[in-house]
Amino acid sequence: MMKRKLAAGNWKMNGTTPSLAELQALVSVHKTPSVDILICPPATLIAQAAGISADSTIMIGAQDCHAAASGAHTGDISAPMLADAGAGAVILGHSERRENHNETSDLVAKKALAAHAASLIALVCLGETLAQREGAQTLDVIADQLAGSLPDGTTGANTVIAYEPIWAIGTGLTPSLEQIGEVHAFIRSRLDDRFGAGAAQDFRLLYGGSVKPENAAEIFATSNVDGALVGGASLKADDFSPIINALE
Ligand code: G2H
Repeated sequence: MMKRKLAAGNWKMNGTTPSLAELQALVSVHKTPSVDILICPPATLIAQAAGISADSTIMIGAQDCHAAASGAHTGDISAPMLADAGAGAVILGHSERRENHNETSDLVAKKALAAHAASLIALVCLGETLAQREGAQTLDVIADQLAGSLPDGTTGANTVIAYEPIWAIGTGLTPSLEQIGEVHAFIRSRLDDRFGAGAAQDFRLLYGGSVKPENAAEIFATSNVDGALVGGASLKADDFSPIINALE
């Protein structure tokens, strides 16, 4: 499988209609990118964002979905609804969901299954807390989350994995390149164990956590890093564009 690198932006709970000018700027600048670009705005902007990016190669994604396709789930949005609005991917199991909404890996796997059924790429996030890192539990935590969060039917075509150490999210702190490389190599080896060596190579492994124009190039040069999931620095095209360029 041809594996293109991926620059993914997670706007989190930021943005109203005027913010779409940032997406328009990206569409104007990155007309024929050699990497994939994904922007995940708040759900309220997905349909408008999909309209803006319709004639470009930029994909629009969501930040969460319900595990069911429809039903009595007030306030929730299903994977088929996201696809209908123009999304092509959905972030699942972000640490802000795992921590603030008590999402377990089992639930993340159910959501990923729903995403796959709706032909959405599931962008599944994994990461350890600072206490777990300091307690030398990082690889055990990642192994558990990885094993529990990927449903049957997972492939490198329908799933992207993002390693996001929780202590590096929005803090300005980043792990050393050695730490990133160690975890990414570990994830690849676990994918290898479960799916086979050839299939494991098909998965794109993103790093996320305080990625910015200044550190993007060195992170992207790290072995087994196939792109980034970017929060704060994806909100402005002037910040996200250099990150995309560093990946190309
Ligand atoms: C990690 C990341 C995007 P930031 O959550 O998912 O956010 O780049 O702001 O650390």
